[in-house]
Amino acid sequence: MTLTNSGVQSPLLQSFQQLSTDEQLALFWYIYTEMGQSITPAAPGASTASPEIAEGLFKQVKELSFEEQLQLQRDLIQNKNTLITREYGALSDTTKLLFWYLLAQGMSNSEIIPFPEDYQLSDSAKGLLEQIKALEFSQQMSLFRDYVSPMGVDPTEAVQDKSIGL
Ligand code: 45D
Repeated sequence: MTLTNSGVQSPLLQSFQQLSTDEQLALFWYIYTEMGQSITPAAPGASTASPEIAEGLFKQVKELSFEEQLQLQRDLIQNKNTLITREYGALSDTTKLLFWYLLAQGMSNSEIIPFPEDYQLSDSAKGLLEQIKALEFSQQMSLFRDYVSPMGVDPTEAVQDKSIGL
């Protein structure tokens, strides 16, 4: 669960994973609003992201009710075993990041449950946000990959759950 790609920022990874599920979502949203402009989806072929695959998964989420969309995002963080969390688990780390980016964009244009206006970020999440803002762009990228990588369920490793047939 705490396996990292970057190796160097494990304290920031741990602090993130120690937050509650909703705090993780909220912090991730703040990260997006802080750095949304600086994210330029790389030119096709320039990275290991698979835009069609991220889009395909995003479209499935878009069809859900707001409540189900929020549940799905909580399920991803909590590694709950569902069809969508297994599909997510099969993506590359960069495609996972692109998927979260699409979700955040969807929140901005009302396709995805909007972020509550009155939400108060906890002090620990605020502190973490400040530390993240101080990192260089490339360090931020590897940290975010480390955040989204262990989310969902790896379909090649999960044991079968007979109650849901997956
Ligand atoms: O009511 O190499 C609460 C690519 C509770 C290109 C809530 C890239 C209360 C290739 C939980 C607060 C672009 C992929 C509600 C690189 C309540 C490439 C809901 C880079 C409703 C490097 C909260 C991609 C919710 C990058 C729903 C950097 C919160 C992508 C949801 C970065 C938060 C993406 C979301 C980021 C946050 C996405 C969806 C930072 C998403 C953040």
